[in-house]
Amino acid sequence: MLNISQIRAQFPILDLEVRGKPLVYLDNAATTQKPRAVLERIQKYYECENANIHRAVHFLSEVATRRTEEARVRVARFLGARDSHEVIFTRGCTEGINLVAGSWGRANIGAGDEIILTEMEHHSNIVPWQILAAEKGATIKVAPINDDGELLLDEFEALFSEKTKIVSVVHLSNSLGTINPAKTLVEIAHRHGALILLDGAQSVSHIPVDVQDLGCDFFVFSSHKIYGPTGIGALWARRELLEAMPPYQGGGDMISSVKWSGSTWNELPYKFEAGTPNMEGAIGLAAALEWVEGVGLDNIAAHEAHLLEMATDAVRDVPDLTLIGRAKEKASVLSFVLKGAHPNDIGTLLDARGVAIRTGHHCTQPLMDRFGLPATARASFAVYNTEEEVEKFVEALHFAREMLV
Ligand code: 7TS
Repeated sequence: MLNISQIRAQFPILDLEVRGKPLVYLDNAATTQKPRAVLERIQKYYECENANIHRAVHFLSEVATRRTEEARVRVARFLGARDSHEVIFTRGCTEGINLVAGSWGRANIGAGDEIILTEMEHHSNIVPWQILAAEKGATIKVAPINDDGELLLDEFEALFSEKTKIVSVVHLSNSLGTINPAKTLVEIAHRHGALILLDGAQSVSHIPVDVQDLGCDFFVFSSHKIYGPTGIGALWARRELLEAMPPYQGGGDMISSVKWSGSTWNELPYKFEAGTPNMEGAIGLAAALEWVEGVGLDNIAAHEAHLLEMATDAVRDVPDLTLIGRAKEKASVLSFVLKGAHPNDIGTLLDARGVAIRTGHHCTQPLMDRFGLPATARASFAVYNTEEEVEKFVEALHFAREMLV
């Protein structure tokens, strides 16, 4: 059992009062708060280690380079990658998917080829493929879900043809909480000769991930959703794929030589990291992963599952409330609508009581269309949330319903 008050004490922001009330932060799927270990690590970087990396022989540059590369090794270990050079630092999940679509996609997708997505994708895992498909004359096929928010596996498999080149699927849905059966999806994609990308934006902070065990070809995540700083994330891909992919952006660091007659590319992972990288971010991310490993992802998952179950049971007593996302395999996310109340009004009334939830389409407009909704209200849990906070949230919800319905 985790000691949640000890964990909370490591997050300075959780002591805030907002609108005269203690903050109840339940918008963790959007971004998580940061423990002192991460904040202090970033401060130490700027106080003792800051220099541009890979470029100079001076002491500080060597230190900053070493720390950044150690961060890469930690990310690789966290993901279960066999080689840290398979880890590319990106700005986050969105840039990771754009990199795959822009580099692998441009080189491998042609007219008439097919890309399979699902109804529950985030816009970050839709729009880069739409841009690619429009440029190449390719087609996007969309796998349907049932009313509980679970992928329909037979329908998913029926979408494959000899033209299917890649599948790109969310691992854990930000709007529904559904955990997709990643290994099964990988097996199906590979059986049909297609590659598969897993969008791990929500999964890495809630369920242990091992890319080799999953067997996927690409995996992306963002640091800010796993207690790390913003502006950094990673793409993992198998070395053979990365070796064969053309650069995504051009600039410093990604070259081996530049001549007017043409340029040649650096080795992995630098080929995909043009320009001065986000050293502070990489080092902060490594500190976050170290912190998560210290707490233990299994412990985090168990605590969050308890909170989710408690919240799910409690909101059943709120009249006119419908849960959106009732998958059997689910984590962290409680999305709902209240008949007769706009989600934004629910969010505003909860905010007046210090309870921060998300309302809107959660960057999954096609999913909202699937449910015939403009928006939902969403509470999402992290390791530092407590039973008492769940109670406050439910109490505030009853209050909101009385005001609005
Ligand atoms: N994929 C999923 C499943 C996400 O939940 C998000 C962000 C992204 C991709 C994009 O991540 P980014 O770090 O590159 O922006 N999701 C949310 C959310 O649910 N509320 O705010 C951001």
